[in-house]
Amino acid sequence: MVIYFVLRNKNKGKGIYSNDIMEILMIRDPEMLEQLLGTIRDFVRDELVPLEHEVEENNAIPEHIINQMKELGLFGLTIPEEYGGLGITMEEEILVAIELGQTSAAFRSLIGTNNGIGSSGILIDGTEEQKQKYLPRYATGEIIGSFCLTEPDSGSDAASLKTSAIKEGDYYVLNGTKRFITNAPRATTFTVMARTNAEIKGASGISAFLVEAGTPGLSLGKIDKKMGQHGSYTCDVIFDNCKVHQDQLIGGVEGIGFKTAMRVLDKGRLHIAGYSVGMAERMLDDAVNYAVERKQFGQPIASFQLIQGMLADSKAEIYAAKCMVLDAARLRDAGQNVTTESSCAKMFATEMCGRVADRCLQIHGGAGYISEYAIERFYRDVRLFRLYEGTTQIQQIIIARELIKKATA
Ligand code: COS
Repeated sequence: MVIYFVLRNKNKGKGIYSNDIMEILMIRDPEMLEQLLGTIRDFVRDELVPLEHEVEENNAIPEHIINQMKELGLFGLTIPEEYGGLGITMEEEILVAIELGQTSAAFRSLIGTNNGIGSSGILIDGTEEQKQKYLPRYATGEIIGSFCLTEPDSGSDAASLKTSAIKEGDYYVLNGTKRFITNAPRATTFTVMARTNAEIKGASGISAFLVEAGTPGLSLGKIDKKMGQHGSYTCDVIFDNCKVHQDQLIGGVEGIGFKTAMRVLDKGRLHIAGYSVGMAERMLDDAVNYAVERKQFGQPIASFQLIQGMLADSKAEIYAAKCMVLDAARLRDAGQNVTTESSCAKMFATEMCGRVADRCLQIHGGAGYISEYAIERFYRDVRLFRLYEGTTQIQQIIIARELIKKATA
């Protein structure tokens, strides 16, 4: 609470976006940043880690934790200060994501959409009225945002989406189904990509809308049963003649919704990369502690070189991913287009995290397969990183395309 207000006052007016032009941003006050990271570190260690097993078992985050997250300002870390958030830089956001990575994924997922894909559409391309209306409420956690791109028949090929938005007077009528939508069961707003021009099959026929929960014609499917990340919810979002006022068209312009979605994902992918570094660090810490305590053949298994090899490979890969994602974040803060770097970081860090999870489970031996040990849960939780916000194969396509584009320009 204290940190939240001190940071806001000290850095007033230096938010990440100003008049739609990204400023060149640097970490603004190392001392304040360390205080913020320290507060989050303590909160994670003292409040969240002890609850990991309970959240997994109950598939729910306790209400008092959600309230504490609100009080700490965790829902508004990335919302600019002029809209009531902390307005942290991308580099700072990565450092926060690494701290949040030290515990179960469900906790980060809860605040993830307000700080990322659930609010970024409006932040990047929204009108000033839209920003004023929604961003302050995302920042406090009063409302929860979500991002509706994926559909039953359109995942990696996002531009083929079928949800339609047909103009009727001052309204658009939405029809279609969105799938696997993170935080949808809790969401108050849905950033929805829908086709406003049926004549155009590809990306330029798509527009983005901000649809509020409770709008007639909007309903939710049942909560998905997932492999991991229990305590974080996804479900279908269904539009059946759902009438949305034209004021809810993001930016007030048709046909730019796909680009908005891609720009949202450029940033979201960097965040996931940072988060993967944090999760990998936690898994390695657990594995090292296990290896120094567990004895076989009369000595701690940490003394065996085959175990040491797995520990060392994991450490080196985590370090490489951390360097990569922080470099990409600094480039974004410097105002550069980071489409390539964001995909490189997402691909490398999430694949790294998968390898680290596998090695750390291996170090635990049979115990790693038992739910008493956190690695069993993390192994399942981190599998999603290589899938959502663009699979590894989509990142490969993006990176290769950007290379070819430059070579043939
Ligand atoms: N920023 C801004 N604009 C972008 C962009 C970006 N990062 N990426 C693409 N665009 C623009 C292109 O410049 C193009 O505009 P023009 O027509 O004016 O040239 C338009 O968007 C269409 O781009 P493109 O032709 O590359 O689209 P494709 O259909 O070939 O698909 C991929 C692009 C595969 C990259 C995209 O569909 C994708 O990211 N898929 C994965 C979706 C995803 O991550 N889903 C997860 C759901 S959220 S958890």
